Amino acid sequence: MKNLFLTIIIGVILAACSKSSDSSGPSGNRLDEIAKKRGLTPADMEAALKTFTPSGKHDPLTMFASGGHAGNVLVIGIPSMRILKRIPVFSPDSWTGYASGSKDTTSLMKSGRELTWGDVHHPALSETDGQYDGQFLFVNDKANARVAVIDLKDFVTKQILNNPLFVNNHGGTFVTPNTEWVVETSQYNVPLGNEYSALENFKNKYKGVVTFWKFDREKGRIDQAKSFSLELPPYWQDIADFGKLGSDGLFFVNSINTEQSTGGNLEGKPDYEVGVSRNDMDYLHVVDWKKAAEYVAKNKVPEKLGMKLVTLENVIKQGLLHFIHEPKSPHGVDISPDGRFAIVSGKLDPHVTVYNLDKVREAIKNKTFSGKDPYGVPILKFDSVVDAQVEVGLGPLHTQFDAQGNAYTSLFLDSAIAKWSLQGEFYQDKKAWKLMDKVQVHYNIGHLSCVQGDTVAPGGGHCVAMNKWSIDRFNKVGPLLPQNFQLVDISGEKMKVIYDLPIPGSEPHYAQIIPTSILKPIEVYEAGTDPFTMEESPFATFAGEEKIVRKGNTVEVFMTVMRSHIVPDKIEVNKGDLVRIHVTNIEQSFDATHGFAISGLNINLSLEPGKVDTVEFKATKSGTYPFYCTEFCSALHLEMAGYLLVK
Ligand code: K7E
Ligand code: CUA
Repeated sequence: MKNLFLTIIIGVILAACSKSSDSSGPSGNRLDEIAKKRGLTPADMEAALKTFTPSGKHDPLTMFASGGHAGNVLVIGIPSMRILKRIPVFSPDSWTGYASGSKDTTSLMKSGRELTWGDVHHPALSETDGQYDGQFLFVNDKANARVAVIDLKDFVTKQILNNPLFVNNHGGTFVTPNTEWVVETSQYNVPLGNEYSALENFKNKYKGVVTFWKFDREKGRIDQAKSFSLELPPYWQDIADFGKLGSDGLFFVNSINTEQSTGGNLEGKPDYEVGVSRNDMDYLHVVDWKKAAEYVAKNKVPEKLGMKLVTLENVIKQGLLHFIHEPKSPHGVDISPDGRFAIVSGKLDPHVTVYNLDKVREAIKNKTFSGKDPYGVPILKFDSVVDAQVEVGLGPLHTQFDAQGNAYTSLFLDSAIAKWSLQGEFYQDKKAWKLMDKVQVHYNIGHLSCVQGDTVAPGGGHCVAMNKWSIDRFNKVGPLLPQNFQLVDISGEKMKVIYDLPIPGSEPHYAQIIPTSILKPIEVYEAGTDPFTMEESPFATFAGEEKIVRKGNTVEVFMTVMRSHIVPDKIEVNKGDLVRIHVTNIEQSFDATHGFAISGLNINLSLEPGKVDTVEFKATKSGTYPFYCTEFCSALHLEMAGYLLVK
């Protein structure tokens, strides 16, 4: 019905455009005039109709996009491409009151390492039976080997874990089809615990590692005590993905430095870019994570730095790791919706290589090996497991899928998306392994994200090209340019770019798109809630209970905020006191958020209805410090203020 309506409207507009002044009626004429005035083509108008979302109407799709080295996650509505939220994870954010004076979020963000930024690459929605269930979102910090858990009940970061074994990751985060495990693999290898060892020792002292973090869905937290790691050879592991359906139980990760280059360009040795690109083939790692989890459950695996670690020797002995050659400087490995194929893109090879995962299982079982790597890892015979190599274009990186048996591969060097066909009963009698279409994007696409495009049930309809350069696409804003997310309509034979969204933040990496209806966020916190526990805070304060309690040099304030006053509105302390202010928003009205800022002290909290948060600081300098509500919450919002006096 909706589609029919859309077709009629487009028809009317197209007629108006082509016929200019006659017969299409007064409204047709007006639209025609507007289009002419704005220089819009019929294709532009069609794109507008496909993306324009009237005031008050919601987007049927929601995208969770990596915010790159801004250390956050962006939430974007599709098809309108309206930015809905920025979820801070590894970097402070004063709007949400994240690590900007709030005691708990500051220690969460720093979580063991005194860091105030991170590099988010791959968001992973929690899955049930291989489909997004809308409950949790995991992200990695490539810069510092951390993973974080965001609860989609309130879209708030709840947990950040430091990997104790390595200090830099890339193959993360990805989840098993039922989210028992969240994975993280090391990239620029270091000795365990990133201790010192000269680069000459790279081959034996430096380690690759894959960590399987155990996720406790009930608690909504990762349990480090139940997590484990496997040692891998030091080959600079890259992107990863989990098998699904028939290939469930397997985990795949690429590698890019099987040459084990260690740089030294100042000493006349080759640059890394040359050193790591000498081999025509690198190794696709195939890890049997189910077998590994069973092994760890049944055996006493020694801990290293507080993490169970199976040594490479044991990994090989237990048959947990196999290699397959992969061409050339590989980047993405993506598993098809039916779980039958792994698609690997080599940045320096115009083909995508299609590995048949049934054949991979067979080859492992029958020991169809072509040899071993220098560490003794068996290598599966390439020809025995590869079904096809499809020429798609230059610089292929990442692949996503639709429900009709098509794959969509981003082409960095071509600045394009290639659409090509898969093969199998799942996809009926389609012509297999055929390039079907290509569309230009602007420019230098990295990842692309299609609706549920990495699940067992892709939604189709749209993909988003996550372009790293925007060059001429937007108004000039100086030498640092926004990134460009382009919405691509994939519903027809030909792909079409229908919207450009500048991202005023850092580099886009991966994103996932979920039907909005699957998300079930709360509207307000229950009165007095600590967002970390989602239970009543011991510091919850209700109307009439406000107080200031002094114990020695510690002053504890139990404060409430509501439209339009802060109680208490006067706090007097002495220089040198430790001041702790627990603030409760005692309102329960949807969207009645208050802020709590103290001038001159680098403090701002966000207090959504029902929430409790705490600021803690030492009053090191005597003075007069106004505090006020930072959200324009009511007509008398400006009156929502008070004074902190440090004597
Ligand atoms: Cu940017 Cu997935 Cu980290 Cu490719 S990665 S582009
Ligand atoms: Cu509360 Cu402004």
